[in-house]
Amino acid sequence: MDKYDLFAEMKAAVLEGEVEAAVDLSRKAIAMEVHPLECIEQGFVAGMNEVGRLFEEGDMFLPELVAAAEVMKASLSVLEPELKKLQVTRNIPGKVVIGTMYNDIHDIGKDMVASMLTAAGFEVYNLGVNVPAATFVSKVREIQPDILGLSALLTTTMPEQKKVIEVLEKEGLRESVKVIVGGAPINKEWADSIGSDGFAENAIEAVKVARRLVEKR
Ligand code: B12
Repeated sequence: MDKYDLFAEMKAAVLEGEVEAAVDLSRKAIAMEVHPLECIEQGFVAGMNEVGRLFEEGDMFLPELVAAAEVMKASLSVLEPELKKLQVTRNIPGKVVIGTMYNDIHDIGKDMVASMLTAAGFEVYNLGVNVPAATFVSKVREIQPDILGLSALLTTTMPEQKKVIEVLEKEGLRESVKVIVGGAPINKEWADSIGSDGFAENAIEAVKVARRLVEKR
């Protein structure tokens, strides 16, 4: 088996949602001294791009998307430390801080967005659920992300997104970060009305929006 066979199998593992196979392939690649960056880009990310295409065309559905994201996360957890050892820095498109709003414990969609962004190369800081506005803002100050992602699944927690933007403004941090919002009750109208920089209906769109926003910077 040469490295191109490995890349093909990595791509297939993403498409099939096979976490264990992906971890085995990643370990095999390290043993074969294949560069981890090549594995990420030519194997796993290639698979993820295909998944994105299939999802958009309606040929793949949410559970498969979740599974693909899990595969990506698992393989990155094996390959990233190897990259660090080689002192190679991936070309990181940007840093993202993401979390679910205060009083909201829904995290499935937010975690998918976080995984897809990680898969697309972003450095993602996932703050979890039930995150108070003050925590989002202090993390923006500390991490200095390019993008802040706010997830709300309840109509009652949507106003927290507005609050975060207001506190960012008050603290003089609004210009330093692009804010994207999402979650089942969120639409473009809401996103615009609270002065966010972007909105996405799903994780694939979220990556596109994030890429567009960092390119503009
Ligand atoms: C699963 C679920 C739960 C699980 C959550 C488990 C978990 N770990 O997340 C549990 C059972 C715990 C739960 C609890 C509750 N839930 Co609930 N829950 C759901 C359900 C069925 C699915 C949500 C989900 O995971 N969808 C799948 C993911 C993939 O989709 P998604 O979250 O929309 O995310 C996608 C996009 O929105 C977007 N996105 C998401 N976040 C972000 C962030 C950014 C930055 C961007 C760009 C994009 C983005 O990309 C994602 C991926 O494609 C929804 C119904 C629904 N259809 O949404 C109700 C729902 C959200 N829940 C609801 C309610 C009322 C509750 C409870 C209050 C119930 C109760 N009485 O206790 C509690 C809330 C407690 C709290 N304080 O948060 C209501 C909300 C109604 C409303 N209008 O506010 C809903 C709509 C159900 C209903 N029809 O009544 N819930």
